[in-house]
Amino acid sequence: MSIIFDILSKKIVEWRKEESAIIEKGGAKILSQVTVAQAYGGMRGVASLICDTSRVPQDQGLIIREIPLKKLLDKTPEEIFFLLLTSELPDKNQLADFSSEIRSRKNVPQYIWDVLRSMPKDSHPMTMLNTAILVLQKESVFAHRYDDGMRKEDYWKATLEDALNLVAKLPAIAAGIYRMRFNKGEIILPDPAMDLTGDYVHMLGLDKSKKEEFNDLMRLYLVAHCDHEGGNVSALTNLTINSALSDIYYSLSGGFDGLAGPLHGLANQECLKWILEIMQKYGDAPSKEQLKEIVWDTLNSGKVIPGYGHAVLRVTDPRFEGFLQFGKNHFPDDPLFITVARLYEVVPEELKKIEKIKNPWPNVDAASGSMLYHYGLKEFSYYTVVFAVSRSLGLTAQAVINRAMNAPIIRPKSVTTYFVKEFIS
Ligand code: HAX
Repeated sequence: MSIIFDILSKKIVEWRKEESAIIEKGGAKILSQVTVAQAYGGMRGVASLICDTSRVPQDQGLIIREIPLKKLLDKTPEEIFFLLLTSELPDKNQLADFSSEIRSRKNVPQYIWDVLRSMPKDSHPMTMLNTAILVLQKESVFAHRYDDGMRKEDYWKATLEDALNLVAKLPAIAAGIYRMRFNKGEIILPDPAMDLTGDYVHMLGLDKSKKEEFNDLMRLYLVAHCDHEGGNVSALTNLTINSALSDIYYSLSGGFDGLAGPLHGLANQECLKWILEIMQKYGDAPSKEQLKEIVWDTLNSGKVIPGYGHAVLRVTDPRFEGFLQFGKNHFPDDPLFITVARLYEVVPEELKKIEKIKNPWPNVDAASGSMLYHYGLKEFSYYTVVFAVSRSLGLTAQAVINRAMNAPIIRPKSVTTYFVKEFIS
């Protein structure tokens, strides 16, 4: 058995002690209050969840286990997954062991390919991904052990088994979906000798001319999207479903159903679509004046500017900055990249003129799609799937930790409008 189980066994004992001490000492302290406006406003700003894998201060962006994302941009998905799970980056031996554990779990059962092939040819790739995860649910170690009467103490171990299995298999499933859905030829099976990034790139089977560069982009992509604290749509959905002790096949596919929405993960698809439309209208690299015009056309037609704004952040997303730097380093003259960079010079100034918009700055989705497009991954309805492969690291790690901490079922209280009317009168 991998040493990840030993490492977590020890840490979990400490984490449980720490939690008990916190609740004993300060359990009655008020963390956050809820106004009527917040109850109507999507609970924005209400601190009422614990999530230790990462946090997102509004003025800094993603911090994973107290390390700012900017300091992690050269890491691999395996290192980040280990960090999310354990709170520490792995040393060389730990990484070798952890990576080999993941590599040994890559095989995807034939019935997944059969189900995916039987789906309508125009299914959205996210629907295919979520279907595959649900169909794979019958393999859940947690579900089987629960049926056999597993002790509560051991829930996290079974969840970790599921997490490792899912994280190991998702690149193959995602790459298979790409090849099937977009008629790219036979699926390419996983190679147990390859790491997560290299194998995903290999299984997508794109043009190999810039393979190393694309490999590096994919590594960055998988790292940058891995987690974003506990309250965003996909994380909260995953948390809620998993809190009912539905295994993570159920909770992850549920979370990804939320990720599929245009205000969440689908924004990268929407954003690239919007930029390509702009380029079609104005030519390869539209001027700032032209971009300003299109921003207002979009806003005046009642649409949002995709890739800009955020429910929590109030600064430029460091994930966006990471991609912008990658583009500057590798393809500064690509007209698509020039447009992405120029939009960054134009959009925030225009959005600042609209008082209700709390954050005029770009989020990760403003740049990520254009990066994939540059390397020939041009089917933008697929982009949320790549996002999901990455986000599986954070969501499954969150679930392992919640089961380790015996987190109770999520059950906030709702009130009626009738109640609120009485309450404020
Ligand atoms: N363009 C136009 N209007 C915007 C806007 C944008 N980029 N961002 C916010 N607004 C509007 C909101 O629609 C809202 O208008 P109404 O009151 O009329 O409904 C108002 O400004 C206040 O919104 P907010 O408080 O600033 O932001 P929210 O927390 O409500 O929403 C969103 C955050 C990310 C959903 C929002 O900024 C948005 O729709 N952005 C565009 C879509 C996008 O990029 N989504 C990806 C976000 C990152 C992510 O989760 N990736 O997975």
